[in-house]
Amino acid sequence: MKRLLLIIIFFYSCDQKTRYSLDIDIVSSDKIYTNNSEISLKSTLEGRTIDNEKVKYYYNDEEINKEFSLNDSKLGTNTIKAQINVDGLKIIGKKTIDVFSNIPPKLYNYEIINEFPHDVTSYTQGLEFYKGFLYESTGLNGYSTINKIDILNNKVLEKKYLEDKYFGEGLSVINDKLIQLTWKNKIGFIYDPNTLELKNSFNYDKNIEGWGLANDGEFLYLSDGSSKIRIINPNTFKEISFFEVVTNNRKIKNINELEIVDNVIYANTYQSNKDVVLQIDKNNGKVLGLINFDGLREKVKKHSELDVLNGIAYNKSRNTFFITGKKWNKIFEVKIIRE
Ligand SMILES: [Ca+2]
Repeated sequence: MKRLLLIIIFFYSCDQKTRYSLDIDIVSSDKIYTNNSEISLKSTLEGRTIDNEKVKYYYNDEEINKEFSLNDSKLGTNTIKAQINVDGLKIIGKKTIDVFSNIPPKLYNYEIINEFPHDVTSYTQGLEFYKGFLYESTGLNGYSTINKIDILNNKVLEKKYLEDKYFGEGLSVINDKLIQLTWKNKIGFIYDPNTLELKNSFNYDKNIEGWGLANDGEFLYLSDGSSKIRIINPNTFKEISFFEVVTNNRKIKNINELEIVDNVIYANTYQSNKDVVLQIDKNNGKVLGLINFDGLREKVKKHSELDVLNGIAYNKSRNTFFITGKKWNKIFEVKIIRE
């Protein structure tokens, strides 16, 4: 009986601790928070205003003043924490805040320079030039491939099929290694880019899907179908950090195929109604530009399995982009022009 009483007291005291609710209010003249916003913080305990001087505030676990500028905040979702001691108890409240870009994206259009044939059965997932050759990764179980293409002469030089259990995704060549992702298999393959001979494989270090892949010569950049782009160490394949892709008023989900030119990531999104490629600041996820590829899909052969624009490869020597889509019978060479 005594033991039962102790247990009851124990649960009662636990309940006492968790019953306090510390709620954070964000006060700002802005309705949408950006890197230009100034916020001030106050809190209520059990709905009652408390002495703000006794509250400690943290922004992503770093202590801040209750008057705070979002100038240096990372974009996307951040966490604000408030902490107060009441009767020897540490009470914590948490709130998330979404921070958006402080500039609207610039609008771009395109001009077709050339058209090249593309295998209409290719469910294109990754596209990238390396030493003048176009490398393409395709998806779907039983149909996934990796290809080395002499695009200007319309020749597939090498083609390898993946085992049926693998669904091929993004690809990129870094340190003379051709890396190919898979969708839900959580495995990546490493090939010799000259012969497409499979050299090695690696497992993802996070429970994520593999979508798009690109590199800036130093790191790999991986999309996983969310609004996040993950920066990956190309030797260990471990994640270093990530950022979220945001415009001046929303997060962009389903980030898919990637391409990096200078400090800008070019990315298309999956299942978007519009064929649009985003220009994203590689350092913070800010959407700098939107390239409207409206009309491009109208120029390819119509069939029941025709799908979205997916495939962006920059050709440095020609200073053009090569763009295709899933099961498109053409690859377009384009220039991007300001609207
Ligand atoms: Ca690419």
